[in-house]
Amino acid sequence: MHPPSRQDYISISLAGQGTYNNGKQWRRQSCWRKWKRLSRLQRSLILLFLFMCGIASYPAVTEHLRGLTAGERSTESNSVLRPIVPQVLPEPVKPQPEQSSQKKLSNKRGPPILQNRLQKKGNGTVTVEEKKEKGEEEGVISWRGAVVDTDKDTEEAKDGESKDHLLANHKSGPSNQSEASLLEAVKDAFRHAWQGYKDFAWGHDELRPLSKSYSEWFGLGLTLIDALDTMWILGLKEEFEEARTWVATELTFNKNVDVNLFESTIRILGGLLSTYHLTGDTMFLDKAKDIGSRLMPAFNTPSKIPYSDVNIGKGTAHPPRWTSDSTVAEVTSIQLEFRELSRLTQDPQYQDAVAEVMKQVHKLDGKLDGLVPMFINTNNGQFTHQGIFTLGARADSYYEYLLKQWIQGGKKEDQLLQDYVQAIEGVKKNLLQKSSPNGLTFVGELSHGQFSPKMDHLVCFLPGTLALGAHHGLPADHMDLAKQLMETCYQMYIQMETGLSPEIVHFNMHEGSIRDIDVKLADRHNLLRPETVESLFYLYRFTKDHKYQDWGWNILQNFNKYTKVSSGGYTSINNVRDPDYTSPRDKMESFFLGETLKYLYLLFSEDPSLISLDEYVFNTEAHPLPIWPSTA
Ligand code: DMJ
Repeated sequence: MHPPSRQDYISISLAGQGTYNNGKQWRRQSCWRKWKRLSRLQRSLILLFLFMCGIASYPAVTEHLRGLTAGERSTESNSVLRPIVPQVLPEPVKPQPEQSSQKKLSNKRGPPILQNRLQKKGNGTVTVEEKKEKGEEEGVISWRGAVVDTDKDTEEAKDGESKDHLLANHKSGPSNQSEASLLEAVKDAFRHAWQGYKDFAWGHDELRPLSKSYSEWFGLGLTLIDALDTMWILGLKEEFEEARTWVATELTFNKNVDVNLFESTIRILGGLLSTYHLTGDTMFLDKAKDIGSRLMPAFNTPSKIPYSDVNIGKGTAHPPRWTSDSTVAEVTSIQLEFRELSRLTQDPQYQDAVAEVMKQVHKLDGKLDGLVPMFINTNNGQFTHQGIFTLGARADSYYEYLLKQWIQGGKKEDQLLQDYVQAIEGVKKNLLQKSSPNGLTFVGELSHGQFSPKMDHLVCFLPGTLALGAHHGLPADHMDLAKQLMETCYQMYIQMETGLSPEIVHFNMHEGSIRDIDVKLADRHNLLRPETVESLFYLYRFTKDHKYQDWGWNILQNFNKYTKVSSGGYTSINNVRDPDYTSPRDKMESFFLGETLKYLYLLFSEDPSLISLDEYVFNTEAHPLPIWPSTA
């Protein structure tokens, strides 16, 4: 029995009456008859229902096509409907042994083919410098001599290819360009960034290129100081002279302002010291002495482990408001600069203060195979938040400065070397893993014995540091590891739709994964960071393998495509996964000029005596400081 039909119910009887007839014609007629029999309200409700189903299924389909993970889907609460953006995955190519493909690349420096898709001017503020050249094939555009093949559809790519394939796909780049034109491209980028800073932020800390304004952090002309030695190295004399005049006449540290000890040491003290060394101009040394002495109150703590913040006008120091802890990387990555200041001034107070920190950290409990926790208490000098180990934020440059202090001091301070070598063994034992499906070597994190396959972009300093150590006589397997990690860091760029790395990635480790790298929504930003191009510079210096230049070239082009602001400057972006919606952050970090562009320039230079790595050691902000001459 069927209930009597009511006008406000939708009653659809699926079974036909009478003889079963599954013919197409009959079904069409039968459905049509039933449809006609429905009231107008019933028809409207059905149509509305079907429409809603269509709407509801649309995001799921687009997300699937965009390759979002389940986790990302569930957290993408503010998602809007946007065009489908296929993932950048490698084009299938025939397997070739890595050796032969590399050799081929170095010998035959043919026209480069890039895989990046042509950027559409999505937001109208960041522009692409691209122009169609006469006689080019349809779909191929040229940017300063490099060819971008817009027809190469990234959707052609297949998962599960070997790592060689991932890299082979991107063996393109500056191969057919002269050294001079590569260097000129970096200078162009610098000039463009500098013009924005000059026009809208002169004498202030950071440029906000979209709003054509600036932001202050310490109020000390941070970008200008960070960029001084870059201008000198790039040979931008006019720009340098203007900046020098500002430092000489405008810069004063006699200001009631709180500065972060670490940041002002690596950027300001480091920048002034290196500029003094490069130019011989004692004005920079005087400024360095001034800021160095004003930072010293930070060490007046019960433990002699420095506070994070200093008021350089008042001569007072304090920890952050919420804790009495300092960050381990911060208190152990000021040594190169303070040691050099002591050497130049013949005043041991600076060196003594930072050496005391190293002495204490060396002896502390709470390490794991040479790996250090991320926080240290300024009252009792002990590690806090123990059991968490990373080579990323808050610990990274501890490892870098162990090696670099040893090099700076003429390779005599054995304890530094031992701590460094032990830490690298600790990395290998506890943090090193391979991803699936392509077996990328990566450095994860450990939290109370639990491994997490998370890697910050910051960790990409490590290939360069490992290579530097190998150059200075450390085991050859450090160089092997450097090369493997270098590939991984580059993959963090080219596997993104913009060809720019996110701030943090997560690697897949389970068998059967369809891709190696996942990125969480909150981690999709790119701050114009230097670590990968820094490592590319070291790897190229030591191996002369042109693939590292090619990779750097691709990265530079992607910075130009997605972060360059037409009115001047470059901007950090929020989303490296969507070339049509990069969501610019409106900020150019000082390290883009201090580090990123400097390392790119040095990467493309064929002159090993341009900041020789046997004469200089770079501080963690890319400011070269001299290796001390042997007094023995
Ligand atoms: C820089 O200030 C330094 O390289 C520091 O060691 C890490 N963070 C930024 C660049 O990413």
